[in-house]
Amino acid sequence: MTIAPGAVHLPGWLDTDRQRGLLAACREWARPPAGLRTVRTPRGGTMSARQVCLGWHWSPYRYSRHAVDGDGAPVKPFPPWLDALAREAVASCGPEGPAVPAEAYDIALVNFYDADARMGMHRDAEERSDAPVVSLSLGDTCVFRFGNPGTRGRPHTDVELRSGDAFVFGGPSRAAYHGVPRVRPGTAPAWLGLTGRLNITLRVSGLED
Ligand code: MD3
Ligand code: FE
Repeated sequence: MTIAPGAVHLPGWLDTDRQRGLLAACREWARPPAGLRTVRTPRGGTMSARQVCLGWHWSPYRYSRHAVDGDGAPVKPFPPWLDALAREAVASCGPEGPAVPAEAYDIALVNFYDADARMGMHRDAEERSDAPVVSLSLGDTCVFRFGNPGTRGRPHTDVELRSGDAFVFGGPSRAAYHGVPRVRPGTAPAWLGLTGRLNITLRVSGLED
């Protein structure tokens, strides 16, 4: 379902086996070195969602090849199967959706949300490519707030993201403000065995070493 030009929500896109497999992979990626960390912002704040990166390490507001704000270890490699998964998600949007990019996906940012975690309204502008971003959700349902490219303020559209949902952000939506105002604790499917919420975003960096 298209919620704005280039923004396509694919509810329940990941079947149960794929959700379990992705969660198991995220738990491996979360381990040190270059594992899960708390992100500190330049003005002394902390992000409530904890994060682990693959391919390129994001820290406010740049990419590097080492966990510069973590243990300094080299970032974990981005596996080819995640590029295939991202392409499959974009292709699933159909002919009305954004085009599958020519370049390979090479960044995964994995965010772990506990019951109190949030993400303020922001735009993602550190990539040097306008390829669609693919978001995959696991665990608790959240309220995802989608704004517009021009301003952090209204109008917004609120959408519930559930375990197994994919969301593709291409075209003009790639530059839109967005955030996560709340998580709904205890809404994760029991069979998944996850407390809290996990979001994986797949991106094309457009960067070279
Ligand atoms: C629209 N993550 O990692 S996913 C982020 O649920 C981020 O963890 C949220 O915002 C989360 O930067 C929201 C949806 C999303 C992700 C990236 C986007 C929407 C986007 C990039 C550009 C436009
Ligand atoms: Fe974002």
